[in-house]
Amino acid sequence: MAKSAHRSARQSASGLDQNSARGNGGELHQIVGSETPTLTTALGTPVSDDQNTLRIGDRGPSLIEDFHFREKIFHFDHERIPERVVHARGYGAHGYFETYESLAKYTRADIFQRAGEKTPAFVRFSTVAGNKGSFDLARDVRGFAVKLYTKEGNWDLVGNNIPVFFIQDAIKFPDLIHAAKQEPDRDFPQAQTAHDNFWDFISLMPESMHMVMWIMSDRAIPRSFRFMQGFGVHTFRLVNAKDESTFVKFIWKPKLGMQSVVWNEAVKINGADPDFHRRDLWDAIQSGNFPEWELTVQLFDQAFADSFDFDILDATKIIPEEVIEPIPVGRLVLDRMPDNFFAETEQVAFMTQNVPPGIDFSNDPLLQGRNFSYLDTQLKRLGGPNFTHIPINAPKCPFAHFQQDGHMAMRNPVGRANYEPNSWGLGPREDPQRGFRSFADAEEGQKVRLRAESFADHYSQARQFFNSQTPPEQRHIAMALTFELSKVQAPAIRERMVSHLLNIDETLATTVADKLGIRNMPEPAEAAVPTRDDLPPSPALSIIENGPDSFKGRKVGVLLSDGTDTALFEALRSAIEAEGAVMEAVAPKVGGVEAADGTHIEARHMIDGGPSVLFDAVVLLLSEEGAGLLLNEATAKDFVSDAFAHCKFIGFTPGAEPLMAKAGVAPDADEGLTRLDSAASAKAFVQACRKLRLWAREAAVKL
Ligand code: HDE
Repeated sequence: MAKSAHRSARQSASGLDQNSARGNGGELHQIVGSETPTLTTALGTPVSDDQNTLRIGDRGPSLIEDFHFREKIFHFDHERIPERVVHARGYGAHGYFETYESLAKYTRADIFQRAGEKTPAFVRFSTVAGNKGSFDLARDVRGFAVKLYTKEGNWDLVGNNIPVFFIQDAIKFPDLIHAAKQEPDRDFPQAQTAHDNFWDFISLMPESMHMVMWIMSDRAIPRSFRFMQGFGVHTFRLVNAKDESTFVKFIWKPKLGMQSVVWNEAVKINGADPDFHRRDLWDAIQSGNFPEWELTVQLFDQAFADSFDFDILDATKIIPEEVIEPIPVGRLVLDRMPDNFFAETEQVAFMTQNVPPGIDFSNDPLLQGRNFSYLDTQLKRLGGPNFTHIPINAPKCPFAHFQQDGHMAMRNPVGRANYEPNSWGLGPREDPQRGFRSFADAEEGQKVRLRAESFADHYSQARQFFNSQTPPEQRHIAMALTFELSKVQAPAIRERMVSHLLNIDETLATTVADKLGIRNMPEPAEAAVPTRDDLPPSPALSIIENGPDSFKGRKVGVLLSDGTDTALFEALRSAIEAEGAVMEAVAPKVGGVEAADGTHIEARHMIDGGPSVLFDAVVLLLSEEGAGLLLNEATAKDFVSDAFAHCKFIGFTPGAEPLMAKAGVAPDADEGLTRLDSAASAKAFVQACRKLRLWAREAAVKL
C-alpha cells in the first residue's frame, strides 16, 4: 500500500523535466524517463524516496537519523537573505553594451577605446521604498543600475530614472529613507510616500524640492522599464592616458521613447498585475523584442563648471540638455533573462566605487558617501567578503590578488605566496601604467562640516522643471501633490509643503492648496537665496514632448465576443504586428470565442484578468449579440470606461456601441475613437495610437 503511494507521488512530483524547467515554459512532461537524472542530496548521495520521511512503521515517529530530510529542511530554512534596505524590489536582465566610437581623447577606460566593441552587461531596475514583495507601480523613483563587465574590471553605473536626488549630503540618507519607508510603530504604508513622516521630513528639507517636482511628475509612474531614461546623477570624471580630466554626466535614453501611465491607472494596475513591470520586461525579452538604450554623455571642463549657474557637485541640480548636449557614445541591449532570479538578480551587488581606470569620482558629497555604503551593505546582505566570487558579481576579465579565506571562499589559490613583494617570483604585482590612478586633483582647506554656499538655491531648478512640462504634465504634478498631501493627517505639514510650492509656482501652490481645502494661504517658505525666474524651459524634461511617435513595443488589448469578425481581427493583428507592437485577445472566457465564420479564436485573458489598464490601447471587436451579453458585466464596462478615462485610443466595431453607451462613452466623443470596418480602418487606428494618449481628452474626463 505504502509502496504504491510512493510510486505515484514520484511520478507526479517530478513535473517538468530539466529542459522544460530551463526553457521558461516549454512543454510539460509528466513521465519520469530514462534521461531523468537521479535526485541526490547536496553531497551527491542518490535519494530513494523524496515523498516520505524515515519513520518506524507507516504510522510511527520520524527518525532523526533521516539525513536527507534534515538536510532538505535545513537548507530550506536558510533560503532567505536580508532584502536590500532600499531598492529591495528589483528585476534584472543580461545584455551587452556596444561602443559607437573611440573616446580615447577623453578617457582611457578600455570600454570606450574601440568602435563596435561589445561589453557584457547586467542591469537591475528597481523601486526604492517598497519591500521586496511590493507592487511595481508605486509612485517612486526607479533604480537603473548597470554592471558592465569591462576588460579592465567591472564598472557599476548605479543610477536612477530621475537625474537629481532629494539630498545633497549622504549623511541625510538614513533619515530620508526612514521617513519614506513604513512608519516604524505601525509598519505601514507599504511602498508609498503618501504619509506624514515622508512629507514631514521633505517639508523640512528645502533642498529636496527639485526632486519633489520629479517624483510628483509622471516620471515616477513609468509604463515600462523599457520606456524610461536612466541617469548617473552625479558628476563623474573621465580621465585620459595623459591624466587629463573631463567632467561627465551619464544619461541612458530608451530607443522606444519615454512613456508613463496616469495615477488612476497605476492604482488599478497594482491590483490587476502587481508584477506589471516585471512581466513586461520578461515578455519583451522572451519574445525577442530586446529593449535598447543609448548611453549619452554630457562633457564639460572646469571652466564650464566655474561659470555654470549651479554647483556641478550638487546632486539636486541638472545641467539642462539645451546647455550641454548629450553625445551618444554607445548602446545597451538587454537580450537575456537570468536563469535564476535569486542567483543573479538578488545576489547582484552594485557598488558605486566599482570604476575602471579612466573613470573617476567627483567631490559630490553624495557620491563620496555612496562609495562607502555600497560595499558595506553587500557584506551584510550577502553574508561575507567573498561575494565577488558569485558568478554574477565576478569580473569576466583576468584578475589576480592576494585576498584569501573568509566565509564561502570559492576559489583554490595555489602555491606558497600569498603576499607581495615576495622572493619566490610568484603572484601578481601592481602596474603603475595599466593600474587605476586617481585623478590628482589639488585639494586644500580646513576640516569642517559645512555646506557650500553654491548649494543654497533650492527652488530655481524646481521652477524650471515645472515650467518645462506640458499642461497635462503640470496638471498631473498638481494632482499628485494633492493626492499625497491628502494622506497627510497633520495640517501643518500640508501647509508647510504649500509654502514651498509658493516658491516654485504660484498657480501650482494655489491649485494644490485649493484642492486640499486650505483656507488661509501660508507665507512662502524662506529661501536662502532668491529664486530665479530667468531659467528658460528645457523641453528635454517633458515626457510628452519626447514621445516616440511610434507604437513600437506597445500592447493592444482586443476585447472579443462570440460572433466577432475574423477578417477584421486578422487585419488588426497584422497592422499591430507591422508596427512592432503586440496584440493580446481578451474574452469573456479564457478558452476563447467562436467567430462569425466559425473560427475559434484563443484568448490570452478573461475580462476580469485583463482589464484595459494593462494595455496601451484597446479595441472592442464585438458582435452586437456579444456586446449585449456584456452590458451588465462591471468588468466589461470598466474595460471601456477606464480606457476612455485614461485617454487611450479605442477602436470599436458598430456592434460594440451599446456597451460603450453603458460605459458612458459616446462613439464620436473625440478623435481618439476609431470605428473599425475594414483593414484600412485597422491600419488607421494603429497609426493614431502612435501618439500613445489623447491628452486633449483629459479636460473632459478630469483625471
Ligand atoms: Fe543608493 N543604495 N544610496 N542611490 N542605490 C543602495 O545598496 C545609498 C542613491 C541606487 O539594483 C544600497 O546594494 C546612499 C542615489 C540604486 O542592487 C545602499 C545614498 C542613487 C540601488 C545604498 C544613496 C542611488 C541602490 C542598498 C546617499 C542614484 C539599487 C542595497 C548618498 C544615482 C542597486 C545596495 C541594485 C542601492 C546607499 C543614494 C541608486 C544602502 C548612502 C543618488 C539603483 O548601499
